[in-house]
Amino acid sequence: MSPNLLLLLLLLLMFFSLSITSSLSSPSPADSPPYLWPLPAEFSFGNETLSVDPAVALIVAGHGGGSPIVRAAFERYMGMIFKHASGRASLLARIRFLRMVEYDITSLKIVVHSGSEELQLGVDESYTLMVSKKDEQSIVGAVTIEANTVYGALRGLETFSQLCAFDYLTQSVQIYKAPWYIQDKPRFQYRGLLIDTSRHYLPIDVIKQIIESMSFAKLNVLHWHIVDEQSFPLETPTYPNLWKGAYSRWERYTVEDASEIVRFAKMRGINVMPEVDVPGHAESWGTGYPDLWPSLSCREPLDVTKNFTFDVISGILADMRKIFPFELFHLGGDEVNTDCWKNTTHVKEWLQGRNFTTKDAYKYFVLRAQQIAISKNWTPVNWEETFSSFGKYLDPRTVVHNWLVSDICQKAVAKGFRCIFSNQGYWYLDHLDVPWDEVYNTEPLHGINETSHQKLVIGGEVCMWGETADTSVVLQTIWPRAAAAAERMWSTREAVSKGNITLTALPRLHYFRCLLNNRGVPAAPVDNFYARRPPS
Ligand code: CP6
Repeated sequence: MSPNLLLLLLLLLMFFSLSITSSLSSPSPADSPPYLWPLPAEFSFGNETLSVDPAVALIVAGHGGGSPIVRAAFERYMGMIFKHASGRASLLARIRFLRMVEYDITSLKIVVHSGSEELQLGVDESYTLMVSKKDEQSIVGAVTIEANTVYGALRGLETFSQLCAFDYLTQSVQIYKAPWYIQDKPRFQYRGLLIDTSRHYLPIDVIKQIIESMSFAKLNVLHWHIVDEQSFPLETPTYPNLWKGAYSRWERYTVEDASEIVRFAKMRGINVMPEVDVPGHAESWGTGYPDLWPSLSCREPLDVTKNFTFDVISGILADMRKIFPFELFHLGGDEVNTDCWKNTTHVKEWLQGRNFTTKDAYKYFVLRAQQIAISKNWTPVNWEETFSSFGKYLDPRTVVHNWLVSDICQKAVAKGFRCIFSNQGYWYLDHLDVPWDEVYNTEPLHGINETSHQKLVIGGEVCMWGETADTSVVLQTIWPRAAAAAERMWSTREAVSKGNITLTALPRLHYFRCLLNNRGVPAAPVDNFYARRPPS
């Protein structure tokens, strides 16, 4: 072998070992791939490093540019980007003549075309983000975010913030690999996270922290499973005794608390979908109104025979309509065990009088509750058992929520229903033994091939059930695995399906988890304890 060939081999070996170490050791934003999570639909980048002025100016344009939602988000993100001592609040940043550095990026322009702040399912969340040293078209704004709605602008600001990295050497915020051109939009319109405040009460500040963290991963629906058999923490003025079913006087949400959570979520482009799970999972209602129980030895499902039961549901929904503007309302309908209905004398007689089986009564209950929700201008969502038990009777507007059977969305959309994917084997975050890559590789459209059917899968949801997780561990149980599902639901199917995810996703997930930690979110390590793949 000639010495030259040997040298070449040696160089090649060095090159490969270097590229392997750089992808496995702690990620740096100066390396490729781009450390963005979730990955944008389309992007291109260059090789320049640009510094960002801590006093970067906001320039707004378009009907919605000046929205308080945009301005508040700009301030929030500047706080996240410039939090070091030399940052935005420092004297050096604010007094221009004291400065010794010139920055490459001194202004951020946000163009929002629509002035509407309506936040509903299917709201336009697309945006384009351009980062260059000098904007060719105009003198102002080296960074431009352009969106149709304020919510698109929020997504663009998140992406912008992920491009910014604090460099300890120069004590300044840098954007690597500029110029950037990003054109982005979500793959699914519904990208949810369930929280459960019945099994354990979650303080308002913790719910807000969860909402804030959702916006970092571009999740957009908080499914609030407020009440269940264990506790009824929400104030409902029409039936003021219901929240006697709370764990204590202190573990409650007033109407004002709930409204504040909805307002906080809207500022981050997140809808809140409340759930009132009927007729099962409702034992706690009877603490305040024992008549809702069929008997003392049969406390759920709720008493199907009484008009009072439906008056209470109607009252709860009327009260909640004033709090929750989102068009979807979750009526549960899961895990209904009707055995004790049969063993309760007056219910048994009622069933016989109507010639009903218990399944007929379950159907009667769910359909009557649906009509109450519809009369209040809501679109009902129900867990999948309602579809598998009496699907053809469900209101055609019903959104079927999967959890149990892996092909239920396939069946529901074939019947024309919309569907939300939440398979318990993969997207139940309380299942600690599911590693991040299994969450990531779970595809909501698996087995659904017709375009018209695919369109009816409005998205998916990861579920943080509360039996085994309370305030002390809820955020580290949600993160980082919820982020894996978030990218599956936001990014293109091609981007999340091709290549070796250990190389295409894992380094970015490590980086995103650090970003969460830097922003005060106690996300667990990607491959330690939570979400770890056990050694085979
Ligand atoms: N509570 C309610 C739950 C669950 C469901 N509904 C649940 C069931 C099984 C698992 C996890 C959660 N705790 N109201 C089912 C939708 Cl494994």
